[in-house]
Amino acid sequence: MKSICVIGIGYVGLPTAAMFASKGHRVVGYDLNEKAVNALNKGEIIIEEPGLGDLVKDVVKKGFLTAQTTCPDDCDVYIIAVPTPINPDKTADMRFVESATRAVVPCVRKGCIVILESTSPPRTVEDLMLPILKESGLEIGEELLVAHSPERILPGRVIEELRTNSRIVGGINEKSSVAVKEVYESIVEGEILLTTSTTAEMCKLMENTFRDVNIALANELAKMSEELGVNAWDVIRMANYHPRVNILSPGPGVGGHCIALDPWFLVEKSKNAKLIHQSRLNNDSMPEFVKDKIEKIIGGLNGKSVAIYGVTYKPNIDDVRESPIMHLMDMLKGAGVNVSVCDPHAGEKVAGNKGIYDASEGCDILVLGVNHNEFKDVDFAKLTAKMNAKNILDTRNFWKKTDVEAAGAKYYLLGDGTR
Ligand code: SAJ
Repeated sequence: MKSICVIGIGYVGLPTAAMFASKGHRVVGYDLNEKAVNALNKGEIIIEEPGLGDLVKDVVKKGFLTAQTTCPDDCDVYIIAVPTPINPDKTADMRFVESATRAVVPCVRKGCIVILESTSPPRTVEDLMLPILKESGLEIGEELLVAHSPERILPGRVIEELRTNSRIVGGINEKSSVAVKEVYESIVEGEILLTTSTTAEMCKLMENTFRDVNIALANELAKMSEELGVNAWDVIRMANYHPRVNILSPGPGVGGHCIALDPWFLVEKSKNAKLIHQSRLNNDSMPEFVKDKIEKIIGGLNGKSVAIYGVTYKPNIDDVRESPIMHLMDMLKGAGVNVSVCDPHAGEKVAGNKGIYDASEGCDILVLGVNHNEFKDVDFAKLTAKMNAKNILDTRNFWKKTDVEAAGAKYYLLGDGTR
């Protein structure tokens, strides 16, 4: 059994560390965030993810997983799972990958393995990491093995997907690929595909870009449908009967720390990434499109009251990073709107978070931003009882028009231009 250090115990590093620990590896989580380290050492987690709490509690109790704020120098494998945020000019901020790589240098010895899991621009391993790792004095690819193995887990299903998804392992040489494959074999039941580090970086970016471009197409369909008097959701439902068509769902925009950012890494690196660039812009324009729709429905914004239901970047998680609904709320507030909010998952991540039947009081419109399970079987009569004007805008095609209308409210649907 190898001892493994996971650098960065956030959304990706923590479940990965816990999975390795559950297979009997000694795992050390290294993170500068004392709050995360202290919580982990108590067997607690500070993020919401189904199944993760129990898994962490169990492996910490058994002594397989510990955390610390310094990099341990006695591990066989160092997995870098730090964030790769984006700068205001949409270029990648690689400072965390760089400092994690530097932290590893004094800790590694002959035979160690360094793996980059963080999503990174093409050539990061070759051009950023290897020059730093050479400072260890070890022969790269022989005495120190290096690879990129991108995480591909879906928030909300990370435990299941860590185990069952296939895994790409891109070594800087074959020896590295083979050694890293062996590491992941203890937790991955899916296929492990071997390639080069730069191809692995490109694969990960193209997976999320594929989704971003396809969501952009769905969002463009929603805009065209409102313009041309069509219901986009009917179009999607029927077009998708075609055996080779699968149009995704329009919505208030693309959020999260992955799909909303990763395509920019390609735009930064390649002047040919034109469709990718335009898709990013399309998706980023959706909060404003929703804001304009709200304005049209309630006849202005300044001084009006809007209740927002769901602010996380997608349903049934607590993550508000890059959430398009958070952008929408900022825009509405900037236009003089009194915004009230209800999100059963976001907790204190959103200020003034209210209960389901409180947040709608006095509003001129209720906007469903995210289709959390808690909103599924709402009592529309109770929900709309104290609204100033009974307007509901559904941005997810989640509620039934007939249910809303039965409560005497008007139902508007993003992408429906038929009314
Ligand atoms: N969305 C739509 N319409 C759709 C599907 C999604 O508007 O039809 C929006 C969601 O509301 C959300 C955003 O897109 O705001 C992204 O959600 P998501 O569920 O598609 O993906 P993420 O960001 O949670 O996770 C993605 C996954 N990538 C792919 O499916 C290709 C996951 O496998 C990756 O591991 C993750 O990015 C990552 O960490 O890179």
